[in-house]
Amino acid sequence: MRKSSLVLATVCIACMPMLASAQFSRPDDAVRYRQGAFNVMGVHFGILGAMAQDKLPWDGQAVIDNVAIVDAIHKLPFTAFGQETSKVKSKAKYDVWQDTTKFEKARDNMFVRVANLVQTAKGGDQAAIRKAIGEAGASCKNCHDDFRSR
Ligand code: ASC
Repeated sequence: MRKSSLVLATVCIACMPMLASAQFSRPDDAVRYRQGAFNVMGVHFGILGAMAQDKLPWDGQAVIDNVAIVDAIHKLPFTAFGQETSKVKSKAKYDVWQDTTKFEKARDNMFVRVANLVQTAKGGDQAAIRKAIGEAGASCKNCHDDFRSR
């Protein structure tokens, strides 16, 4: 390998952990990013919620597809709640930055519920998946109740 390729490879490997978490040049870019990610998550979680509540017919393949999207997206918004975004107008209550411990606990609870949904969905037991969707949805609502204004 030529020296220049080696340097490039080293730089790329060093950058890899950053690629999954976005970098923002301006606070309102971060706010739009997290709103977009939450919005996509809401659309796909909404389909799961509707199936769990029999507002949409149960569709095993749609469960798999939508759980995969929620799994891929659910951690992304939390890379975009930096302190510098607290002054940008959004629905985020100031408690996000004031009561960080509680916010992170609510976030981590959602991560656990989504991880459980991902595992449960692999098992294919419809009743268990319905329950896991309900629990994940409750973790969304719990955080919204405390940290999102209406
Ligand atoms: C959704 C969505 C939420 C949660 C929550 C569940 O589909 O957009 O915010 O589920 O309503 O209670």
